[in-house]
Amino acid sequence: MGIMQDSPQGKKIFVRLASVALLGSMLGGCGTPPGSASPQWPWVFAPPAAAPNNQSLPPPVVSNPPRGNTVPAPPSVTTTPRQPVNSSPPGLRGDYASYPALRQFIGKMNSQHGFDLAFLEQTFSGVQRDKEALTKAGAPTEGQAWRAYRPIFLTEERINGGVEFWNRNAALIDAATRQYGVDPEYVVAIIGVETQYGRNTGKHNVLGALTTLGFDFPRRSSFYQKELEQFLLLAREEKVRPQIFAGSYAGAMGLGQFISSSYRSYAIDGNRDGKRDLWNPQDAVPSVANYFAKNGWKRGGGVAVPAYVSGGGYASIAETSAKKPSRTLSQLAASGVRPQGAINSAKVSLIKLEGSTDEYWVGGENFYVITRYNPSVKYAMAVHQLAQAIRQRKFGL
Ligand SMILES: [Ca+2]
Repeated sequence: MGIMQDSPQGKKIFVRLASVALLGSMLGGCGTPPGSASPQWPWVFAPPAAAPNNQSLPPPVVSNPPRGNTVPAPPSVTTTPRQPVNSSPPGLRGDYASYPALRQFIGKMNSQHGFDLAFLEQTFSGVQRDKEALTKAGAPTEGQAWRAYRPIFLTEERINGGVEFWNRNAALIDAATRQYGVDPEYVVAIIGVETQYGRNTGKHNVLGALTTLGFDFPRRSSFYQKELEQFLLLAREEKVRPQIFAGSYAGAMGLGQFISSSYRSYAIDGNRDGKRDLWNPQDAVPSVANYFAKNGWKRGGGVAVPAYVSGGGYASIAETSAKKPSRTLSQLAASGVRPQGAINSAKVSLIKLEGSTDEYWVGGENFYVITRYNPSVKYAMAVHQLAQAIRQRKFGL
């Protein structure tokens, strides 16, 4: 279970994604911490509605509407006065008390989304800087060569774990993949790569990690501030206190490690209990399937096959990062590329996995869909190869 109790956060740091995945087996068990009560969605929170901050600011100026009332009144949220950047909200304390950019962010959440200022100040006053998130954000696993990256995910334990997860959730996986038109082994493999089937959904406090990366990690501060905005909206929509979400160092949550914007866009309430709980397979499995479907997955479509390359034409078209396939197999052939097996995809790419010996693959449109989950071609290839290994193990192929 990825929801934290209300105790101080940020000290018990584990690891995420691949490096994280290495620890997954050590953590053992399912996603629920040993000894904890049965998972309960903390359905306890409803933030106060926005209130005009009229203690220090004049009332909102509303221009006189024309007679006849032809202009509709603006929504109440937009009449809430924006907090000037130079005017510190009273009561912002803690690690981020002196961050003007955070004050500006709070003002934006108030003016654009109607969050109560006092609620936000109180929320951010309790945030502790997540130093491990900063360290991990600076050294992503995708920086490794393919030869080092692949063995992290293509382990016997992870292949067998995939078969077990599939068998344990067979009806659920079958229903979700049929409904969304995706292939089950890829949904299983995503959950395997991301969290070792829920064993390691992350122990970082999501609010703390996103605040840290949003305001202490300049290289990607814009991205993480947007995710922090999405996260607060998500918490409000799901009626959950933002302090109690746990996830990866980058704020990814649940079995499929959805970041906040993806959670809001793609998460499905699979068991129809009114909560989108991505720590529960009943919601997480259809959510991953929906993510694939919405990004263009074609059931039974080709993903990737190894390629023979020859001549001088292939090097200039080889992709080392995710790009939408734009060539036909005939065009690849004209550049000296021949797939080692059939691939059912109208458009294809030549994928290059860099290492001491480079590997070349022909990637189809479904390969590109996997990169919508994570833009690394090494990540997408690990998912593909794990999916194939799980399928072969399950069906004894
Ligand atoms: Ca649910």
